[in-house]
Amino acid sequence: MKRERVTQQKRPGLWGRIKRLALTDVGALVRGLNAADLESMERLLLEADFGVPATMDLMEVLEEGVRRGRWKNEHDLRDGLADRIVELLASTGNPGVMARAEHGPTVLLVMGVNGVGKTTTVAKLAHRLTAEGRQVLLAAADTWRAGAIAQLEVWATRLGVPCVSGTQGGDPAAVAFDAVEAAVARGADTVLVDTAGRLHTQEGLMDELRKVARVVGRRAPGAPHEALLVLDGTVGQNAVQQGRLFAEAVAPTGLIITKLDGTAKGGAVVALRRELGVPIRFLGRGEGVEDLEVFDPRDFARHLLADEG
Ligand SMILES: Nc1nc2c(ncn2[C@@H]2O[C@H](COP(=O)(O)OP(=O)(O)OP(=O)(O)O)[C@@H](O)[C@H]2O)c(=O)[nH]1
Ligand SMILES: [Mg+2]
Repeated sequence: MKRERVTQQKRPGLWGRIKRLALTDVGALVRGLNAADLESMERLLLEADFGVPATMDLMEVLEEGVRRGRWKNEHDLRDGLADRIVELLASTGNPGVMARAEHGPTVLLVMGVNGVGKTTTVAKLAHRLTAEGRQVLLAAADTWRAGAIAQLEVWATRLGVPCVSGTQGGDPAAVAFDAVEAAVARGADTVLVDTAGRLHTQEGLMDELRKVARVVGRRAPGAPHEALLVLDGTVGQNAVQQGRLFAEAVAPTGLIITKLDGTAKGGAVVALRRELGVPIRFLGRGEGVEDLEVFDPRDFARHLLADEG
């Protein structure tokens, strides 16, 4: 038992596993990696949820680095992989700075499948934006799931921000519209719209999201100013599929990837950035309002290639 516990604590991270694979014999790198090494490396990246395209990309970089003799030791290899991961994850501008309306309230629409952490993320964003001095108002536009309205209202009370909600089974677009009206009336500058993650059908959900986006756009020019797609970082390639689906309904302007605390296989973040072509703005790292980090590609790559994980 004792032994098991020790193994658990010291579970090697991605880098630990790569190192064990390719660099037990440091000379292997100088001679060039053989086919079996490359195959194992590829498998490690796929297991870490990088997905096929990002894995291929990293393998090419790796082979080239070794072939050209640029990567001679494990530090070169680690730095080289980290640099490429940073390139794959990077986007222009500060990911933590979101669009703002020139006039009237800024509307931030939060969407994603059920259970990914939308409502929690709305609370985290409200907390963050309030701390930045913004006057935030929440819109409980998940009228589908029993308890969803109450859940958001509890957060609103805890955070001390107003919340506009309709009735369960009501029209979510109407709730979002009313929330924008309320923001104008009360002088709130930011409306955070929480939405449903599941409806009777998937098409129903997509139609509803389109309608919410259209209706807020009628009340506030340019709204929604951000459409933030929340994805669960632990579900790997499924998150990529979800992302594509939502992108067909309302084009996301940013991704928020949740549940990256614990033992998430972080490669999915690289796959999502690459496959969806949308900047990653924040990471969710826990259930509390403080557990939202502005996405930092360099920092993320460093974590991804940590010795343990
Ligand atoms: N560990 C961890 N848990 C999270 C994170 N974000 C949300 N959760 C948890 O995930 C569960 C679902 O979160 P919700 O915010 O209710 O998810 P949702 O997307 O609004 O779900 P629906 O309203 O059913 O569509 C809750 O138990 C949250 O506490 C995160 O970053 N890390
Ligand atoms: Mg919710």
